[in-house]
Amino acid sequence: MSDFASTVSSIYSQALGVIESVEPRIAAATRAELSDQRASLKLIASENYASLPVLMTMGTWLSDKYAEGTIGHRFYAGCQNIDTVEDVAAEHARELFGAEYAYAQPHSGIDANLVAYWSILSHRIESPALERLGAKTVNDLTEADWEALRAEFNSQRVMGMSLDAGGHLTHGFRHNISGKMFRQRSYGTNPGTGLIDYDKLLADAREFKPLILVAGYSAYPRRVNFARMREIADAVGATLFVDMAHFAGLVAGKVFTGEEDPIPYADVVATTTHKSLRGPRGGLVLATKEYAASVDRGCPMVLGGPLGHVMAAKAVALAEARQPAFQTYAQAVADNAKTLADGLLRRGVNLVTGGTDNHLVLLDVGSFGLTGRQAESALLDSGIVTNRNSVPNDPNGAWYTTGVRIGTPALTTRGFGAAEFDRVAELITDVLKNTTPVATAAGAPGKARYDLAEGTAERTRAAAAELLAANPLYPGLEL
Ligand code: DSN
Repeated sequence: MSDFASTVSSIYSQALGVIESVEPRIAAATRAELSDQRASLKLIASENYASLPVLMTMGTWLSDKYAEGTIGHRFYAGCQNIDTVEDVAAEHARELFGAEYAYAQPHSGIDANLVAYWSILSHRIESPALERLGAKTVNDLTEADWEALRAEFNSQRVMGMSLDAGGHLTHGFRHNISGKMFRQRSYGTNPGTGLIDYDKLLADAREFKPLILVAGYSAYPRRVNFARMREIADAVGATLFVDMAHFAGLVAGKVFTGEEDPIPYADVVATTTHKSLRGPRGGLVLATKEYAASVDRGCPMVLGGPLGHVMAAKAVALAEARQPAFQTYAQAVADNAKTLADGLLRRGVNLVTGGTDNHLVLLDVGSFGLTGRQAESALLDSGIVTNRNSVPNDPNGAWYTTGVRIGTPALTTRGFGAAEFDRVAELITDVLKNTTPVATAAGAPGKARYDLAEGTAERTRAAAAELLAANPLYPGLEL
């Protein structure tokens, strides 16, 4: 065991011992989570494994400080160390992504998107209204002015990718605040190719005239041309907001460059830090100088006090992502996704868009007679962790679905390469071929229950265990 692994093992063992003496169930769940993560093929496209330095950075007293406000301009005294932490995180983010401005406070992707939306409303609607009315702040408005401004906020339009085409809830879906605070129209993908149809999107945008055009996705297995998105936004006077939560690691790792890199084209970009970027659970907003001041109003506009310990861990993760090794990792994530897609296609599995050129693959399991939920459960029984996902125009709706989304960021972190991912494709296909739907008691096609042929789960778990043992998670960490 290396000195580092042995020191970390000792630190975590002792820390868990202390936690155990206060609340044993939490120590037990923490140990169990490590065992579970070590023992399964983690293919959830939005998950990863943060490094031990990132994880350790989160366990400190930086958590204990209130620091609402911005660097050097807080609502509490004594924030000098949180100022340093936030400043270092923002500096790494600006340098890594080549962004004019970075805001490290958001606690999650949804929070980051809310900061983005409110910063755009503030810049595009509130500031011009105040200027028009000769007011410096909303406090200077009459009740009638304020009422009119609120109505103006509520009548704005947003256009984002539809959920079943791969967009995210926060891109205007009606069960999310974004679909309630804005009038929204979504864009889908071409029914034949499954790809974004930029010409149709332009025509729709000309008709709908959104204030905000959202680009980005959670389950679209292809790259986006942000130069085209910029042209469309400009043609209708929209602000271009890119949600790169899923593919931030591929941008950071220079896999997405030129027109596939959103930073030079977007006004505001939001991301999570824990997916392909491989940092702590949290969010980040990048913006042009023009939008910086309104982004800075995120806390307390829509965010609670910043989490000093998590911003510190973001700084560590972003420093890691600036190392050359991260570019090698990001390229491997994309190469492995291609290997996985090719392996599935070769074995007869249908993929939405016929493949991938990012970090994720979307299986259409309808040809196996399965719903996404049945496939997800059968795979889980077999030690393969995925999530069910809608496919375009999904006949089974958003709960049962017809798709399964799988991604390569986590297992690539463990060291899986082409041979391992081809084997994963073989295991997934074997499970799907050996799963049959079970009809309901009334004889209708069942959407949840299924039968897994005898021996399939055991056979797959044994094969997965071999792959996992050869690519250990946190090697040398013994608790
Ligand atoms: N939970 C994230 C994902 O899985 O894509 C998005 O919210």
